[in-house]
Amino acid sequence: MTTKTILIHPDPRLKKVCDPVADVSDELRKLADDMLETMYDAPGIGLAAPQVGVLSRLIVLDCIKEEGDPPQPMAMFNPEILASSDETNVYEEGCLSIPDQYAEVTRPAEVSVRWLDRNGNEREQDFEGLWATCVQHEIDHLNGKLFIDHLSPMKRQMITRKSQKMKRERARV
Ligand code: K1U
Ligand code: ZN
Repeated sequence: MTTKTILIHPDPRLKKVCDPVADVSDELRKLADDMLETMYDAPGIGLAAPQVGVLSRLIVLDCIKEEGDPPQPMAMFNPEILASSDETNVYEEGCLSIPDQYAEVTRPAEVSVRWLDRNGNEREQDFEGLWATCVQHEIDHLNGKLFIDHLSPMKRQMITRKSQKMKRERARV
């Protein structure tokens, strides 16, 4: 497996609506494995294909809580939210494409999601807690949306400026 470079905001590829996956090929399974490797290495709890420059509808996640718990890697091709709860949750979110910046985001507390698994089989599951927050954050990425797009224009601009500065500094070294 290979770790991929994670794109840093602002980048036009992070604003694009991604294309559906036509079929779950060996190439896409390899990409999912590389994305999981990249996510664990970062470390993070989720990653979407556009964050590694691939504009296809693929996300990976593993939100296990306790250190020492067995890993629970998930790869979802063409994930879709079928239903969302009226009840909401506030979570201080981060993003591997916006390093070191965090902000509270309000989202539905529970979501029902349908996707294709790595064998191309259709799956459906309800998610709650951090899993629900993370799967919504990752599906947003597939629609060109970042967690800062849930914030006020002022907060969004402030975080974007900081990220831009960090990106420039990283490019210099
Ligand atoms: O999509 C991404 O950029 C990954 C992002 C996912 C996410 C975080 C928080 C709420 C919703 C979605 C991250 O994984 S940021 C890093 C992070 O949250 C984390 C890192 C190490 C341990 C635990 C969490
Ligand atoms: Zn993110």
